[in-house]
This record gives sequence, structure tokens and C-alpha cells, in this order.
Amino acid sequence: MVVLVTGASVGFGRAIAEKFVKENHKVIALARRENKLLELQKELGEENCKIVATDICDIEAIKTRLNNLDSTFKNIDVLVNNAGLALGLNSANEADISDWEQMIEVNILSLVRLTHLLLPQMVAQKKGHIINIGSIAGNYPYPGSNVYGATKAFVKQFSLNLRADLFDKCIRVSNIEPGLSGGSEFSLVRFKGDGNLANKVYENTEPLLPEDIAEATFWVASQPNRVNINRIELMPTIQAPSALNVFKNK
Ligand code: 8X3
Repeated sequence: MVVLVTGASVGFGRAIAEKFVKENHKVIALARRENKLLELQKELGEENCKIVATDICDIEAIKTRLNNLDSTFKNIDVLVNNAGLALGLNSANEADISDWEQMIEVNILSLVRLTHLLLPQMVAQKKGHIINIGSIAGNYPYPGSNVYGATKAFVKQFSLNLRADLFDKCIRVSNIEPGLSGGSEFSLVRFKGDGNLANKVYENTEPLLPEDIAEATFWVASQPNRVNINRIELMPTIQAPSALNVFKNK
């Protein structure tokens, strides 16, 4: 399989790229930071891993770079839409509008544009799999999740709706929905570089790790062609969907 992984420089994306290459597949690793991608390519081997150092929001640049790949990497079988971010954990009334806009831009618009770019080729080759990295935040509300959770709810429904359009075209679509996850830059980005706040999230817990998400992603992609995994929701054992909160003012 040829697998395009977005957000491949660190965390989930990097672990997913490593897993597919370990299982003898070819990976196109897409992310902004070229130095990190070069490290990954060195680790995985140039024959197994091509890198596309481009901003996920720049679809024209991505298009050009993908067109210039050599023939082994031209026909993408699996697109892993992993790039995404949470910004802030403020209450909606205190949130920064530019954070909301950026989450919509990356988590929704970029994912939609890249999917739209690759779908015609997948349909033409009668083979393809879109694997979206969603979140439990798309399934359950929690304070401060506001737009982040809403973008992940979009990703879930988009995944299911893609299936509705593509089930008769041999295209598979899956949404992977992880809960609390460590070993990535997710919380550092959410708290805008505040390492203390980011570390607090994981203090005395055992969160999911990038390799857990990579295992789930590979499992979904390696099912027989007759099987489509619609959704997988994963939480660490130490997390559970919470009880409904009631505010008592006395
Ligand atoms: C990451 C999971 O619980 O921080 O998408 O929203 S959570």
C-alpha cells in the first residue's frame, strides 16, 4: 500500500508512518517541519518514505508536490488525515476567535480539501481508504472543548457521509476517535507552549500513546477488502465518559 500521512513529523502521525513502513508499506509523510521529516525519512529509508514539507493549509503546494513524486508513490491507497490541533481550553465566552478559526481551518477545511483532491484518483483506481483521526471530543462535550470538539464531530459525520457516497465505489472510510493521549505535542499546542499546564494533563495518569493509535490505524487499513471499520473509539483505561454535571448555586 502507498499511504499518505498528514501531521507526520511527531506524535500520532509519526507513529503511524513508522508502523506502515515496519509492515512493508510505502509512506508519504506530510508536515510543515522539514527537519523532523528528514529525521523520519532517515529512520525509515528513502525507498520507503517520501516527504512533503508543506503547510497542510496550502492545498496548491500539496498538489504540486504530490504530482512530482516518482511513480512508486503516485497511486495513493490510503490517506490518513491526522493533522489537526486544539487551541485553548477556555470557556466559549473567553475563547479567542482566531483560535476557533484556526481549528476550523486545519481540522475541517484542510482535511476536506485534501480528501477532495485524492478521491477522484481513488475512485478511478477502484481502491482507496480514507482514515480520519477524529477524537472522543467529537462524541462527548466537555468544558473548554467548544470548537475543537465541534470540528471533530464534523470529521465523524463527514466520514460517515463519505461512506454513504462511496460504499459502491470500493472506497473505505474510517474514523478513529482517541481519548486522552500522551507522547505528542497535542497538549503543548493546546496550551500554547506552556509545558507546566501541558504536563499537568498527564500527571498520575497512563494515557494512550501514539503507538496505540498507530496500531488501530494499521488494523483498520489491513482488514480484508470486504470489511469497512466505520468508527473506532479508544480511551485509556483510566478514562471513561463522565457523568452529567449539575451546577448547584447553593
Ligand atoms: C484529544 C482527546 O480528550 O483531549 O482529542 O479531547 S481530548
